[in-house]
Amino acid sequence: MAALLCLLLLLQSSAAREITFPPTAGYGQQPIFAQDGIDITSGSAFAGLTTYANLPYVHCLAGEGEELEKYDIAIIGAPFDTGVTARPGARFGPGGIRQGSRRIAAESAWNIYTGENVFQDWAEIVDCGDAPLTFLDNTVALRQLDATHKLVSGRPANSTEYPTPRIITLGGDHTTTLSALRSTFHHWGEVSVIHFDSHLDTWDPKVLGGGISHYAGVNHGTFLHIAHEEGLIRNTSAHAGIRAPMVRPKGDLRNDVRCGFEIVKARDIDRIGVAGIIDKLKNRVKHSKVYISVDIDVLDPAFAPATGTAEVGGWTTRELLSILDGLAGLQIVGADVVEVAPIYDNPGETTLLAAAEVVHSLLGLMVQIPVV
Ligand SMILES: [Mn+2]
Repeated sequence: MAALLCLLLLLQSSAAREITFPPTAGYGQQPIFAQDGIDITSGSAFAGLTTYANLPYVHCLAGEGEELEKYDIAIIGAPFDTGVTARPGARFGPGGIRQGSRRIAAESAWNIYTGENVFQDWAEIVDCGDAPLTFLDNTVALRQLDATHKLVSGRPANSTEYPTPRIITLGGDHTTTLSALRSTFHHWGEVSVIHFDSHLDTWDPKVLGGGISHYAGVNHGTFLHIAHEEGLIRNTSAHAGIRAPMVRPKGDLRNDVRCGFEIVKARDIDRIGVAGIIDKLKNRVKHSKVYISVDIDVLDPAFAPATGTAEVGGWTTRELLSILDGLAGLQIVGADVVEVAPIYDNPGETTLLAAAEVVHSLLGLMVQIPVV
């Protein structure tokens, strides 16, 4: 036993002397050879630190004057879950989605349906890690997230043709989308939102929050109402996958229309199919720039149990991915996947795998149509 330990220690110390591991030793790195000629980075998708899809990590929040790699699309985590009305846990969503993406790597991500590989296209895609958000004061945390979006989207892009980097946010509860919409408004003006969710999320803060305080009214069920009030979104927005109960039978729907939304319900898929849903969504938003927000609870709990406010009767992962891929041709200026709460997942990581693949599809849409 002691001899084995000595051998292990010896191997470890000699490895430390001769080999420098990159922070993320994913595919696509330069091969590093140990003394015996074995390429230690070969097949190393699970080595090093975990970034989304083994992408390079860039410290996008670096201060002025600090050296920084340029990027066109940035993945940012928003570890915030104190704006929820049901089960918490989505603050660990960013880490969870990255965990679910470990098998995705630039070298082997050729899409069987499209023949494309988003990681080997024109766009430099990086993982910026998580926004540093306080967990003790929602108001401050959301201001920190606003500032993070401003900083990350405000840097010069890698591509000179498309000067503004775009962001995919890993939530976090759905309140975090508000910061992203403030950021897209700053660069592109009002956008149409395609909102995949089982819930409307346009509730008036007086209804959801109960008028207790301004603080209580800013939450994961009101952020689209607030986005409308702030003038960030167009009245050509759409929900997709809606099925959760309403708080007020007529009031909720009237208010939803007022906020600029049309509803595609979950069961519409049984009547018009995936193609019908794609047509409806595309027709609704086609003349505008688009933000896509995917609340993972749009999926049935059978496909995404790990979320705070699960609603039965939702879409399958395959249906959602087909609908997303069918949105090709739209100008996507930003996107997110939110409400992933890993603690409720199973050992097979059903939800994390689904969320990671949704991000992959969103990247596909963004790479396909660059946006000026
Ligand atoms: Mn939601």
